[in-house]
Amino acid sequence: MKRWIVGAASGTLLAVAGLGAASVAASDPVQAQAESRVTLHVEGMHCATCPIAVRVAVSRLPGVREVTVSLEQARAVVAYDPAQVTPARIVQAIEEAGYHARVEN
Ligand SMILES: [Cu+2]
Repeated sequence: MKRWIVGAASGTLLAVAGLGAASVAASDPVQAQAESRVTLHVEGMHCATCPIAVRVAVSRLPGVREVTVSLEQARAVVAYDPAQVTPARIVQAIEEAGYHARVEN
């Protein structure tokens, strides 16, 4: 009987230790943060400041990591966290800035 109680107690300790390990492991993917990349065709950029306006508009969105805009190629490449923002939302931000955008890939 005494042995059984000791065994149960150590079993409880193991379960607690296991929970601790699980919560540490669960925080890892949050820190890693997934990243996706989308290429958009952007119409309506006419001068050197237009790509800057597009870049600023997209950069303001939560989850956007990096924005590269080319006036010559009429293109924007955006690196983003898919858990926080979508290509559709990025297109919307470009439209709101006064340009026309569509996803290329
Ligand atoms: Cu311009």
